[in-house]
Amino acid sequence: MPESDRAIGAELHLAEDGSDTQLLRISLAYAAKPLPRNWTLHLDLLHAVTAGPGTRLLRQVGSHVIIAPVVPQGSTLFIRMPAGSLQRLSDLPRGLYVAGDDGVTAVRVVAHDFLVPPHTAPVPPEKSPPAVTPVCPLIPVPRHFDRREGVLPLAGTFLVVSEAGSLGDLALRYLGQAHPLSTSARDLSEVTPLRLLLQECPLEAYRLTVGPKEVTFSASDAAGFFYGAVSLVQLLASGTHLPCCVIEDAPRYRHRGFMLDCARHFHSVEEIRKLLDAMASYKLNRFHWHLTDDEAWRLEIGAYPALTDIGAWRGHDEVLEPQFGSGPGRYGGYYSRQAVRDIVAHAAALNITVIPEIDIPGHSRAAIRSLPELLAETEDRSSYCSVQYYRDNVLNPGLPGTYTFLDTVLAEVCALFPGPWVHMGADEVPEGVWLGSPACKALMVQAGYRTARQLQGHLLSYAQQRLARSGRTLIGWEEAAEGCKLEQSAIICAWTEPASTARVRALGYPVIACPAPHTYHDLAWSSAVTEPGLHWAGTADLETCYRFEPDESAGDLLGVQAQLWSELLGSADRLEYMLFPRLLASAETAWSPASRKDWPDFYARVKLHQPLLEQRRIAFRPLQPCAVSADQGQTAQGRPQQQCAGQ
Ligand code: TNX
Repeated sequence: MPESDRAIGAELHLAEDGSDTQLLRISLAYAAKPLPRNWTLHLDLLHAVTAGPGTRLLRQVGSHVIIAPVVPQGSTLFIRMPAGSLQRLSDLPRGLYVAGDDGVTAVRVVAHDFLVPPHTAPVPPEKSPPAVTPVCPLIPVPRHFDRREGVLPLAGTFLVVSEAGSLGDLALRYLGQAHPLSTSARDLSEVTPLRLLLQECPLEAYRLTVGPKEVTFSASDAAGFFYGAVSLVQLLASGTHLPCCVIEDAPRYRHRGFMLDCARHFHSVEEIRKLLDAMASYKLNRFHWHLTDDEAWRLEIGAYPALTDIGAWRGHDEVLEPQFGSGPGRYGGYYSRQAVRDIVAHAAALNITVIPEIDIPGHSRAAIRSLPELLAETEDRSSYCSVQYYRDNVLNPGLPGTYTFLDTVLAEVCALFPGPWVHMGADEVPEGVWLGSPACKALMVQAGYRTARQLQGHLLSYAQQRLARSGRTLIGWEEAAEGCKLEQSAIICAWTEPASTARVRALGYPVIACPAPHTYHDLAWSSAVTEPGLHWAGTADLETCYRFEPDESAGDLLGVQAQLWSELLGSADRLEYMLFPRLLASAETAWSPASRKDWPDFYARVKLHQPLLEQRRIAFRPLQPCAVSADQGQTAQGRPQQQCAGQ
């Protein structure tokens, strides 16, 4: 039977319900056949819901909500949410289906009133800064850029003369992908000399000179030569002539990161390689790979096939429920050990270190559901609810299985990822956890602990010591620093607000600034109803991202990092729409000195870079969005009208 005959239609109507709540009415209609007996409606929403009139709330697990009519013949259901939960198209429920005695049937939203007042309150037109002509086309802008007289006409090939030895390898490999290279030439008129000189300069720094007849770059390490090549490749994009210039450049921060959440939605190896390429071309050097969460475990672990046989998949018939619109069918995927090796090698060739994240003790539901015999305590009567509405998502520090699990997983992680850091999460452990666990009570008595936080510290310190034995440093989210007994060699990602960077520094930890309001590229760009994204930390347009200046007052700041959480990223297009061009703003803050940052100039350079993003087939958000159609907030998969707000 064609899908259209089977599908059920739903109309959504949203009403403000007093001042505190919103009431969503869901009317099922257009069914080609009657609804099945004992039907339930399943849908995904990013908010805590309660039942409205005539409706029973059977369960909410994470974003997955299951409701049913109070009377069997009802076909209209109501759910209540806190006011402000539904503000834009991308907030609408996703992944709707009806389950009944005869299986599941997809439900299509055929109408909703999200594009009618009051939800279409006019959004002020997007401001663009005064137009300027940038002196230097590069992003991130270099420390010094001297435009010199003249241009260098480009011959077909660069004739490489290098005294850098193997320190030039990364640079030449990168450059060779953009322009032909040779080490010998019969006819000098057909080549442009390119010299690599070894010269004393700080780590990662380089000097690039484009003269009227040749190009020279000097550096003292492989990273410096590489970034010289990256700048040269950006200049090459401007055409058949290079502007004569001298660039002296060095990064502002050692850590220039980008975090990608691959748990909430699965992103293909191909997409990750594409993002690594983009990271390198904007001089980012750390790929923080969020591999595990409540909604999936994505890393193959040889000792525990169940983690990916079970934990990498969601669906109506799977152990893990559908989430974030993934729907009733089997959805997911994982990274095999070979895929990880490929990604690590691809990153290394781009001077990027991969930092895997295994998020513990919270955000661990996929692992716990995959290995309950090891990780769940049946007698645990603790009652809690995480910020993302899970009641069973925290590892138990009182169970021996937890430590067996950590030892085994971390041994494999250290074997797969050669970099010096492993991120252990530590964020958002809910209040109330462990208090009803006999195993935790026993541990507390034995170790003399009085609070649950000390239990979290116990587990994290164990992980820290385990990693130290393999020569690795633990990184954690902000909560890892609070009340825990982590040694101060741990590095902390300060994420909640800009002020937390200095707060965490004051506790003695090296910090990476990742404040949500400026560096979370999963936040919506603006308050337009058509603009997709989360909004719990406000909205963040390009200027908001660009104007972020980390607080350096408290001393050593390792760097800054852009984050892309994936709750709403059901397609590569949506991912790229959220990330670009905002990633370029984060990259400039990470690399360029504050004194060189200039918003109108940056905006003009982003305009110059749009064709480069197009060449890379990146579905970026245009600086000025175009008109949208009403169903765009519903489009979770596929390639909808590219580059429009509201996809
Ligand atoms: C906060 S930042 C989270 C994530 C969410 C994200 C959504 C952090 C350590 N935790 O679990 O995906 O907000 O923006």
